[in-house]
Amino acid sequence: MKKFQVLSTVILAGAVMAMAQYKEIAVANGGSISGIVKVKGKAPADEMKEVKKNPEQCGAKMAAQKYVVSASGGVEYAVVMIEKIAEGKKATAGDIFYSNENCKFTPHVLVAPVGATLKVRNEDDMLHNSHFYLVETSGKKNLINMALPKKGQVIENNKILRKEGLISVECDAHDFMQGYIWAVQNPYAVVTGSNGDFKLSDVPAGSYTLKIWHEGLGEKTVSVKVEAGKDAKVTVEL
Ligand SMILES: [Cu+2]
Repeated sequence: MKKFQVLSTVILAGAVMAMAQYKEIAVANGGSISGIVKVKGKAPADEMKEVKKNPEQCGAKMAAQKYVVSASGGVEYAVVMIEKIAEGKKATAGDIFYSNENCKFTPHVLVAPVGATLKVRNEDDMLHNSHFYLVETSGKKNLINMALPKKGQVIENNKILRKEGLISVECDAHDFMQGYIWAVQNPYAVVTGSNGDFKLSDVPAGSYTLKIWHEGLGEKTVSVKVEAGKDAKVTVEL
């Protein structure tokens, strides 16, 4: 009896996990969600960080890229994602590339699928670290620290993108270097462009929760209804 109970609990846990997983389907006559992420009120000025190490290559100061806001208030480097979508288009497979380039993590904010291999490359002729932390409500949790002393060096890792969530990338050699990676379970996640613009396409018709995240302006969720063959317009203020 006890054995059966344990077994059935395992089966039940497995079933719950399977239910929570994203299912890839062919999306016929889907809709899209497009719009702009804007700053509410006056845009904060970007932070300028002092360069203590390698200023001859990096310059005396580096922009943090924390607040990259267009003249019309559009916020670049925000992430827009559909939360808990059960099924939809196929996620693109393949390795994800991430660079240490000109004393910056490039791209500054990246969206990457859970399960992908991350290929981290140093494009600079100096030592960089890529120190990955999982950002949790209780604080930052160390994932891995990669030392990349040589230009052209690549380290690949298939464990960093193991679970859904926000990853902070920092360089121990240069405290002004900061990047973010969102590991996501479904392909409906995108980083906003220079005007704060975004588009999510081939979304099955339905009602969804859209989550918007930005490193300095915080996060917000909005409800959005997608109709077949139509574009749902969303403007979000952070
Ligand atoms: Cu560095």
